[in-house]
Amino acid sequence: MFITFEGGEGSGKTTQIEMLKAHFVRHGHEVITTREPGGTPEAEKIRDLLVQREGGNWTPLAEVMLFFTARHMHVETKIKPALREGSIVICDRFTDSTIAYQGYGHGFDLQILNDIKTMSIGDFEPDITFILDIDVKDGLARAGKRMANHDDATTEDRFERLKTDFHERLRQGYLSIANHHPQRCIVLDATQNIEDVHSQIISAIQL
Ligand code: Z5A
Repeated sequence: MFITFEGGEGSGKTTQIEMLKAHFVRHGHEVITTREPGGTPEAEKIRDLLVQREGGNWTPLAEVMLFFTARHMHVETKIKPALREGSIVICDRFTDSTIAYQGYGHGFDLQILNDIKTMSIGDFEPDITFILDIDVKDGLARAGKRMANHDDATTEDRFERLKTDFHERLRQGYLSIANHHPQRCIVLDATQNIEDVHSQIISAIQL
């Protein structure tokens, strides 16, 4: 099973992924957690180019192709092999992030995005995607707290520094993705407390 977590800044993806992993381990499942951009040594190098403040001033097309280059490596060399070995794979962000951030957020042409996606990873899709939906101001406040508490996050802030109206488009983009893919996307109210969100994830997974 390939499970992805999506949502805006500070929506609680990392928190829920750790709890879900612990649940699977308690029930005797093999599970790996990974993230995008990144997840393999090569893709982590590309991550630095994309999310570090000084990573580079990419044109929109170059940025999209970097995300999909990293994703292609991640899918082919880590995710698919782990799934073939019977592991559950939980990934922090995947293609929906590109559709939401670069497409809905920055206005990159959605049809071209889909064409690049097909070229890079074919029709490979998550089995389940949890979209953690949170009011933009609440999410940014949470992400800000996290950045204040973690030294390693201080320069990975290219996206956090974008304006509030961008984050609003992003949120609507995620809701639109969920509408288009009701069979795999589950939207959760991320303003609930951590345990309540976790319980809803467990009910949806039923493993
Ligand atoms: N990006 C892109 O543009 N295109 C793409 O294709 C991809 C990515 C793949 C890196 O993401 C950036 O790359 C990202 C999009 C872009 N832009 N940004 N920013 P990332 O995943 O590395 O970073 P992130 O999305 O900002 O993650 P985050 O800030 O760590 O958020 P989170 O993992 O969703 O939240 P968290 O760390 O679990 O929780 C944040 C805080 O809230 C923390 O203190 C928690 O204890 C607290 N929390 C969590 N849940 C709750 C609840 N329910 N109540 C109260 N407090 C809570």
